[in-house]
Amino acid sequence: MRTSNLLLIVAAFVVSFQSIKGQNFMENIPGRNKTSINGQWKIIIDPYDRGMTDWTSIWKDRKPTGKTDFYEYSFEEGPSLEVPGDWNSQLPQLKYYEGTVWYKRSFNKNLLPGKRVFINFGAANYFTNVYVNNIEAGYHEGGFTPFQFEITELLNEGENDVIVRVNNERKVDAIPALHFDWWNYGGLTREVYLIETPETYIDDYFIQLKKGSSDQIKGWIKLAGEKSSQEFKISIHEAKVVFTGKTNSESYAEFEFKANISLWSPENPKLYKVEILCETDSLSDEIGFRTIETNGLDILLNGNPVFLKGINFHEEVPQRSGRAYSNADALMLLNWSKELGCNFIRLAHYPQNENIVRMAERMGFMLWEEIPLWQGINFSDKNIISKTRILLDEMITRDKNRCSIILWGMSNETRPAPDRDHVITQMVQHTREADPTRLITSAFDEVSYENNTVTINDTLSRQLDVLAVNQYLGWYKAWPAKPTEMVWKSEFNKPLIMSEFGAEALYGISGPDDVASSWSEEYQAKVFTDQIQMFKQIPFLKGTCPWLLTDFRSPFRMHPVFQNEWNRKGLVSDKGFRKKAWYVLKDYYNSIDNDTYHNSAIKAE
Ligand code: GCB
Repeated sequence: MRTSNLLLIVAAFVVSFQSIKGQNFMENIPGRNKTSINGQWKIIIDPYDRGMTDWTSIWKDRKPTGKTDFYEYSFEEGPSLEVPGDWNSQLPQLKYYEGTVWYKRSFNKNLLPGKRVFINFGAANYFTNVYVNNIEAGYHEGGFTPFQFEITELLNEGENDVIVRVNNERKVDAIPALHFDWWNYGGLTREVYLIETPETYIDDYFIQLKKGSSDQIKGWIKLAGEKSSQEFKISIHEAKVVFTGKTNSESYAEFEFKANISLWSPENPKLYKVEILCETDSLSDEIGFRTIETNGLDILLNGNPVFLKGINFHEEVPQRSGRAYSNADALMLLNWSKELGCNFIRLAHYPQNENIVRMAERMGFMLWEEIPLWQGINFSDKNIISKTRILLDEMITRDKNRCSIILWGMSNETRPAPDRDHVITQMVQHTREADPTRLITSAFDEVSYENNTVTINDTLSRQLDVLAVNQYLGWYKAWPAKPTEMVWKSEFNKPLIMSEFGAEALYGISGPDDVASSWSEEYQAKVFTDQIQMFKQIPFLKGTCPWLLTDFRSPFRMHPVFQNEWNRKGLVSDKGFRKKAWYVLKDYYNSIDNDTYHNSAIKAE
């Protein structure tokens, strides 16, 4: 392509974006110069956390040097675990383990002149201390977001060791807190990479359509390193766009430019190769562009009303009873969702791995991504605001360039109270500042029931763009009236997503469709049929997200016959078989044609 053909646009700075504070990892790990240190890591299981004491100091990895010199640990003679991967599904003795495991791996790395090296973890659950060549590199808290530490100064020529302590004890002030309805998988659950960068590198950038515009791209770029002020260039060759600008003395620049692009949608999941170049670094990313907004009771994708045909899933492969981490895992979960006819996924209840997010985008799924602020959170904890901020920043930092993400989820099932309202209001404000381009929601289960009428009245809804209600009519709550006679009212002029509904069924169990305690596929299918009947009576319903795609492991679920530590609300069993309700949902979604969708069409059915 000749440069003269390219649209050359000069910087136009508009100060309204805020660079995201608090994140401590670089954007776009897949696009970096990286070396995998995945694979087999040696481990030491340390239930009493003795390795942290001065006496033991496992991170020093000491070896005996004399006859009376001994240490009561050794990586070399011990077991190994595969990374990425949770520990619970890899060693039988770790199935229920909640405590510390030490990991060790050696790697070869020669530091090249003018280069910097970082160690990047996709996620580790939950508390993580990292040591390189027996020196502490850093600490991270939180189980579902990436983190990195610079290790340039810690490296030896050639052979190096990294030792990591991971602890997954549940804590009252953690997020999620003490109890949650999923398995507390521990370990280095996502990929680990060494990233090599120049001295000054492209640290972060935000490149999306300006809110409300379908041809203005707006964003910012941030460098890290000594050469703060640099010329930079953003090229989208396919759209004949080259933008040039200059970062300021704070290593930062904002930009806005016009581009004639084909908009991303479930039907046309178009991504563009975007190349970002500065004087000292370059990288490329695959980025799509779409608009998302609400108008009264509608959700508009690229200006058109859309119905979100959704599904929830956990980041878990049920057949393996373990965390999902690979592209193959992502493909399995997403292919099932595609087959159901979904165009939308709620990634429950935490940021899932980047393989899932990026593949979902390529396959045309709109996404809801949320932080694990799940029930039971102590909103009066003085650190809660700073902790939620960090989690939001980490989630937004990693995925803000994924156009598939249309909704940021603040929380799941919190009880109305002044403390809660204050914290979530702060979170909403923070999210809007960090990313003004997306919609904000939060799943509530507190609604008022009066005879056949359900009223959405949680005052926190005022802060949100899209209402989301989790309700289990037919399972945790008996139907107060026939599904077709149910009336939903809302005190807010906003679209609603039914963000959870469902019932448990053990695959292969047959029984009456009116007895919940039969745990039958028929009963589960009936709950879906009834819910769908009810949905057709709700004019402001703009999306449904049943709970959920597959059965999942959960210590909450103790029934010895039907559950055995599995939440059985999946449409797909733990062995990968479809239950009857699968077909009910699939028919429903097939009946909604989004090309012609508007609410009256749904209502008229
Ligand atoms: C909910 C929660 C979800 C649970 C589900 C259930 O409301 O949001 O995390 O797993 O109900 O099965 O009870």
